[in-house]
Amino acid sequence: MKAKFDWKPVKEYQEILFQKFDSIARISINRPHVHNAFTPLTVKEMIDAMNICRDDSDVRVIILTGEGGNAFCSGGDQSVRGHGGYVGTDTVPRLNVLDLQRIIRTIPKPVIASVAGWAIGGGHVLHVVCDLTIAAENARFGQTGPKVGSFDGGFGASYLARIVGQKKAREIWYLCDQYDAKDALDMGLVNKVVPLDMLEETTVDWARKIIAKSPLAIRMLKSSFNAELDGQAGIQELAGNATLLYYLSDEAKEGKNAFLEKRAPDWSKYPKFP
Ligand code: S0N
Repeated sequence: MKAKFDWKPVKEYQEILFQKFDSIARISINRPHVHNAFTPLTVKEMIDAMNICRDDSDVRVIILTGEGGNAFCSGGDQSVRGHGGYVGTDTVPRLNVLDLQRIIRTIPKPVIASVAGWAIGGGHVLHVVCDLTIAAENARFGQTGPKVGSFDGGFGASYLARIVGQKKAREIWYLCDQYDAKDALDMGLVNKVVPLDMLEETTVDWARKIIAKSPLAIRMLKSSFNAELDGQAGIQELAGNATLLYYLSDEAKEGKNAFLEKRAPDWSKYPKFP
């Protein structure tokens, strides 16, 4: 499918595309011959691109998607699944998609999954951990773990259950059925369904609506939504943002300045709120 926006490449990779346009980053799995199944290298490249997005202050929203129009992602590439994990060229078995899930969850910018076609297995979990999901009418969702000898008991189970409810999440995992875009919308698994030829435009439109909002407010909201569910790690994320805001205050700067000037800090001039 031809892109509708003038996406510019940020960095060349082997198994993903990483592009940018108007403060929106686009990370797209580029393995359409296997419905965008991921290998350890795909995941490594996505993590690298995510880290670049984190440090690039011009990137405000990240779109996660897959090339070809027939699949977002079909999960781990079963042809490289070995004894103890997915095996890359270094012959080490790993499940590094868990690292990617945590980055999507904690990166202080919204990540929008733009789903055309299959979002299956570990590919389904990837859209689940994104902040928002826009689905094309041809999208199909589901887990396959118990059918192919695996399961994701992390975000793939517990966060899924927070989204669709315990009964539905158990149904999704125990039966391994597939759900169309309307089913997904009905169960709150996706935010919006659009015709396939409107997917890119709608995703960019949602990204632009977010970009028009206060960046710090959006950042605080993302960590606030995570905090309740993510235990001490969630509190750490929210507290890190509180510290960031505190660093910006004159009161915090007085503490640092007093230390450097070898004097006692004077807290008297800073406002105290009820
Ligand atoms: C997506 C499906 C339903 C599409 O069916 P369809 O349209 O009939 O197409 P196919 O002919 O089946 O596929 C086209 C070509 O693509 C290859 N292919 C598709 N998916 C994969 C894949 N995952 N790995 C490797 N190849 C794949 C097909 O083989 C075919 O190739 P050719 O043309 O050469 O025959 C259907 O394709 C399907 O069911 N795919 C498999 C889905 C699946 O089971 N995925 C793996 C699920 N597990 C994970 O993702 C594990 C990773 C994970 O996230 C995880 C995380 C934390 C803890 C645990 C786990 C874990 O689950 O282990």
